[in-house]
Amino acid sequence: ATHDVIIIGLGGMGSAAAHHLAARGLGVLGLERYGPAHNRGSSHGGSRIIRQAYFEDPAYVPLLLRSYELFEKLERDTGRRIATLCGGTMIGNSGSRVFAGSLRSARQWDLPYEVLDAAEVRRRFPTLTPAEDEWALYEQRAGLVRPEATVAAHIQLALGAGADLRFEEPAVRWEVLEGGRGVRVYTADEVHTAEHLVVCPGAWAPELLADVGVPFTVERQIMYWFHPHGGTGPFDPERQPVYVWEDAEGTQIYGFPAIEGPEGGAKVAFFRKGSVCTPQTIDRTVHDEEVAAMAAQLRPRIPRLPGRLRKAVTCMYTTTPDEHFVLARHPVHPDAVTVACGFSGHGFKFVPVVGEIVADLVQDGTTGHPITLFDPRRRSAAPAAAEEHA
Ligand code: PYC
Repeated sequence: ATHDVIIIGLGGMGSAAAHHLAARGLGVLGLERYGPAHNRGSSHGGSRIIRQAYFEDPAYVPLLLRSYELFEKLERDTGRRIATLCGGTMIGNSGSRVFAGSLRSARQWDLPYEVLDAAEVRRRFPTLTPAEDEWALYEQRAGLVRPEATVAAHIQLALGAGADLRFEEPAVRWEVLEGGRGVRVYTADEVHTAEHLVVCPGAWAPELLADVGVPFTVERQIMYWFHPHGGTGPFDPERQPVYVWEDAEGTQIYGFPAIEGPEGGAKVAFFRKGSVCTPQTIDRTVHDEEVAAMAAQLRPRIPRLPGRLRKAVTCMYTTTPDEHFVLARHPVHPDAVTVACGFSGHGFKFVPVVGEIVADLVQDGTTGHPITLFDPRRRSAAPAAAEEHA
């Protein structure tokens, strides 16, 4: 049988696309190489930051506002607990990308925020000890979303709307049919056809989307959970906001309250300090010197946190040259293929709105959401050599 749409990859983005497409009445076949809400890609680890005063670029803000609405709807429609809006602090010196960029977005979009000096941060959030020249943009509506629950919720809704979702069934190759309309997707044992293909490959983008024209870099990242000195009490979500914290050298860490109860840990990670890998070569072992580097970064800033390491887990970012997403009809196969990839370590908070945008692109070839920043043909996403000669 031929399908309306085949989706390759049912992680964060693919599962959201499956839900939105199936809810619009399209016949969806989804292919995922692992199980539902698995931990081998980029949509695991218990928590992801969600925030609106977006330091990366103010152009993301309207998408975030819609994402918040859709996360709320997802919770209502499935009864699952997905978001905890515990507040968020974006910390750095006055010229840092994290602080100054967040302020710029908040002002431009008239978002609610407070600017806190170092003394006020220490008073309001005693676990955080910024230096005298550091500032925080505090956003009350920031917080966290749970990635596995989000993926499970989208899968649940997609199945409820009639999608055929196949797990442990990797797509090995795809091709567009003669004439540019329709696709063929090969798994180990079968060949599937559809009018349209959606590729949400996560870290498999370099192999499944080689001709999209963007040089993706897949990076190994580490998430650490520490059980704080003196217990988790001060790190409870009622007291502890999420944070992104940039130091004077531009190194960023980000972290969360302790959401796993008194015996759990509080999660923290470097934001983009990974080494290049592939899904096949990634070293899943976390080494002592890596734990020591994180503890050293934490000691002056969150001195109670590097207590006992509870666990450390790897994941992957798939990064574009300018760290903006790729979300568009495929530049070489615009009639038959839509791509959602290159989320560059900051995509999860957009999962529901990406699902909606993918469904728009499949149905209409266009969307009312602002996505020009994510065009794969933009100059700043071009391979370095091509850009030099352009
Ligand atoms: O988008 O806030 C974020 C984030 C922090 C670390 C990775 N992503």
